[in-house]
Amino acid sequence: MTDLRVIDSHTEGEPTRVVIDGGPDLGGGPLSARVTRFADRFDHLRRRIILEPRGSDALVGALLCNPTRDDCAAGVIYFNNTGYLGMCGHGTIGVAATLAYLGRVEPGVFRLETPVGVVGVDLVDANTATVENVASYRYRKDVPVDVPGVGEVTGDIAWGGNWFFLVKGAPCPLTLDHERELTGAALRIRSALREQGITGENGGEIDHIEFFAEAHADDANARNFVLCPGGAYDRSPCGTGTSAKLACLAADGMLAPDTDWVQESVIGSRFVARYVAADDGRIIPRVTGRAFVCGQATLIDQPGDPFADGIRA
Ligand code: PYC
Repeated sequence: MTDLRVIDSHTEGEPTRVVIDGGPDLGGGPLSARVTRFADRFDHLRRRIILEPRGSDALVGALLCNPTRDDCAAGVIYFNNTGYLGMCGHGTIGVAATLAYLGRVEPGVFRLETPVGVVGVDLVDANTATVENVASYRYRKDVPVDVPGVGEVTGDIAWGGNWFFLVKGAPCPLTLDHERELTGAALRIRSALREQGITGENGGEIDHIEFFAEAHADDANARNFVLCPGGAYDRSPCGTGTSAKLACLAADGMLAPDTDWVQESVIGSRFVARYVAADDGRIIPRVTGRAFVCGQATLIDQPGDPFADGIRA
């Protein structure tokens, strides 16, 4: 019987659940190896933390662990309803607000180690943080994909800590009353990418699909809709997705370094992002958003509960 203590927060509407006690002991070594151990030996705990009846498809979990590097305050492994994420921008802002709530960090700068690299966090106040993400880049521009039931769709493939397909155009308005249509179109595009063998660099799976449209707010630059790996849409503008967008804008010469890009989500929440140039045409994105702690719970595993490890699809 393992009880898990968690703190819930939302970052611009997108939930994060940070495990603060009772999580699996993944041992030492690189975080990428610890993700493999998590998946091989403790995947039932991922399901228990994220899936219904204790969680939801939109939830991203964060397991804090010891970093391998002395310059990092903690290591963090992100996971969701379908598996494990390389990085998570909204999740990192949620972790920062949670650590601040627990009194474990003060406003200021610290680093976190993730399976895909070290990220910086500037905690501005209890609810606001800027994430300095891993180096991001556009891998391929104007990639055509033939999507059954939709037709030919063109998009850019970019890395922002996860692999994204940034679709040119959108199938319908980016509003919540079109959520099913947007999700359906994004799922079809993702399946077509898989079937046609279109991937990120080194065969990296493209598991996030992003549509763009004009922002609704006068002071925002664009609105997005992001399909996450497990089929849920991101309520926030997606930190890694916003990083991928900045990489494309930078590659097209459409956004200068240190210039704010206000990315609005499908629910109207926002991140403010900018970048500095890095080597090889890559950029280092800085994404600012707000997170609010909204719950604290012990996840109980009662003997005989048939859904102790979540309801599987
Ligand atoms: O903010 O990077 C992000 C993210 C990835 C999946 C859900 N949110």
